[in-house]
Amino acid sequence: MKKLEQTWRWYGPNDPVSLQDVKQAGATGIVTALHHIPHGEVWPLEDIKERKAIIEAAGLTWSVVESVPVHEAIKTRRADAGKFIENYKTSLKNLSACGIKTVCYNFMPVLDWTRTQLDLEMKDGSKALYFNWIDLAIFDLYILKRTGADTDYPHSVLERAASKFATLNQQQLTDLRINVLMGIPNEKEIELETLRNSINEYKAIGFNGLRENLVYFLSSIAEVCTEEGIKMTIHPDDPPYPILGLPRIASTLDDFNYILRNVDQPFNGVCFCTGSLGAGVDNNALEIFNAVKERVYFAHLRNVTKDEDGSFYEADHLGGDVNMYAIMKALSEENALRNIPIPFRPDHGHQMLDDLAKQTNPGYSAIGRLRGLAELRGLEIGITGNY
Ligand code: DNO
Repeated sequence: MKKLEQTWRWYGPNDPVSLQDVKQAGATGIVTALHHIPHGEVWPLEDIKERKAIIEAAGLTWSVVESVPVHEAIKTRRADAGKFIENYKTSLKNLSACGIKTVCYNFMPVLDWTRTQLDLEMKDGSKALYFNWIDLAIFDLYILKRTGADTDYPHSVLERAASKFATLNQQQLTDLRINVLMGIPNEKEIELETLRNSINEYKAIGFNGLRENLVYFLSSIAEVCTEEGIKMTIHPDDPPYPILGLPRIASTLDDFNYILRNVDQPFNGVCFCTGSLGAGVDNNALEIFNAVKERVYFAHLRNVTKDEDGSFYEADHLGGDVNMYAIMKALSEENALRNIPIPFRPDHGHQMLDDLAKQTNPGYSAIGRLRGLAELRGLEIGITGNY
């Protein structure tokens, strides 16, 4: 029986976590992207080869690309979307020419993952990422000042946001703004003004329009993916709710059924992220996995603890609301049916031990992920008996 492939997200040569560190953590596969290429531009063959050579020189394999970002022009299907689709196809062909065949992407409007706090202190002194609805409402109402935002929150949230806002100083508001707008390391940050404009643009598109645009994107790249043997894996929305008035279309079981059925071809797959899905109060991660498992070509394993508002913090990998034992059992059973092992990575980790004193990428410090990977690989062996 095969094991899952153990991978690690690496942000590239200036990631404070080195490839040597990754090897010591025991991963064999690298998940990375050419973050220096602006969204929408072609990934040149030379740059891909160079990155691949660096990874291989360290004795590792470039297993998954996370992400080839989908340009906003495609998500909104602007008049120039076609040009960006062509660029995307060229990037996929270039990756395929280098033997890199699994691609993760998301279809979240404007912002990638969103958190309101990056250093929530746990009882053991480690620090976790946190999403709090009250803080998001403060951002929305008092920093972004979105028109109509007050109609999107329950009355109790509005009241608590107003009283908390009254206690915050300028620095705390600045931190909140930075946290919500924070993007992927080494990629362009989103400005408040861009966000405002996008919110208006997406208002006209709506939930159904965004779904249709995803189907348009997938249909447009289908032929290239099939010819090249590329597997596309959509990352769930994080958090799995509409936020700031933006539509979300990869949050629930129904969403994934829609996505997979509407472009029902093997290339169209899912990055199964237990943390993103687990943050949805009505989501059952195992049920979603079972519904889509044949199309799961990549997995992010992490955990969350939610409160009654639906706010959540990132818990230990084997703690929190997601039953990681049940997920690992289902994932390893599916893996046993595959010719190519499913890659997974320990997604995020607490900032802990020596990393507390270091400058780290939020969620991507070394030691917390090392702990997560160690626990997950042990869990897998314990379940499969495949020593
Ligand atoms: C955060 C990540 C996401 C993910 C993208 C995929 O830690 O899970 O940023 O990489 O959404 O496109």
